[in-house]
Amino acid sequence: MTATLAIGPYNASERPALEETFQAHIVANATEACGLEAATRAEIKAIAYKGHLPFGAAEMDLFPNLGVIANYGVGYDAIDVAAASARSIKVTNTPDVLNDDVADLAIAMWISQGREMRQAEAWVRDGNWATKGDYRLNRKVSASKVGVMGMGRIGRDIADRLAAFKTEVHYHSRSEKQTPGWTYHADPVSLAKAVDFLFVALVGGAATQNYVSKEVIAALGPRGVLINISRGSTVDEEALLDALENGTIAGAGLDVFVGEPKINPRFLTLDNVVLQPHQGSGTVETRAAMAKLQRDNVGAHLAGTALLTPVN
Ligand code: 8YV
Repeated sequence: MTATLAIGPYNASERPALEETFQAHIVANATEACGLEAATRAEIKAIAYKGHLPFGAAEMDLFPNLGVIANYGVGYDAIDVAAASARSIKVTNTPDVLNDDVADLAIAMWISQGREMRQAEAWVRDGNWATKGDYRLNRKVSASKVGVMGMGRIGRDIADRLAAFKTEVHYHSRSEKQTPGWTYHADPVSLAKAVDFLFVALVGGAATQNYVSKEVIAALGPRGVLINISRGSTVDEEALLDALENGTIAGAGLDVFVGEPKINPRFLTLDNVVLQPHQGSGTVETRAAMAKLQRDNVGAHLAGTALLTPVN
């Protein structure tokens, strides 16, 4: 039998390495994993986890010899790390290898939103350019006032890119960081007030639930644009939708949503948003690097050597 169980929507390019390296058994989700026979579950020493559905104490208890849950992704809010620690189960993630792609997508949504690329393309495709003339003037993003909420590794990569656009960079995080003169705000509302474009790069989980609150959204103001590449849960989505519908903020670029992939249908009727299907890390190159780091963590656990990127 196999010691490794892979849980999640692994695609055709990811499955062979899991199967060949570990003879891993692959199932689509935690429900299917929990439905495996007790003898099979007892063999499992490592779980390679992918996806955003919760994996908690009840699931862990079904795997008595589980030693590691290697998450495919930097965010591990789907996994109950406290429950894992209580059971001496290690959790690993895939930090750093995806920073560039996630930061790139944040910048792309920012420019797309400011320069109205969606609407401008529709102007071309609908034939309006030839019949009605030039597309309307839109909004300069370079040299604007920008804010980053959450100055972790991804936040830093976003801010570095923004700085290259000659922007005035402000940020909020738990503590002040060493930066090239960027303005720190201890209070998220103060950050939102100071900027026109606010990038959310917070860690997901209970501690940041609705951290971008109704007050933060209101403080962004009518020229404000929110860009979220973190987790849907970090933003009060009802307040965001109200603000987008009422024009109390100008727009949003969103890669993540509450309840994704079944997102709130109110988003679909809005013209002032750029919507992406949680594809921040979704390039061939980065997904291969994430999958390899995940496998390396599984391999390290099975070999009894140090985990590469433990979180507990
Ligand atoms: C997902 C992500 O892992 O790294 C993260 O935290 O959100 C993504 O890269 C990816 O969508 C696969 O589930």
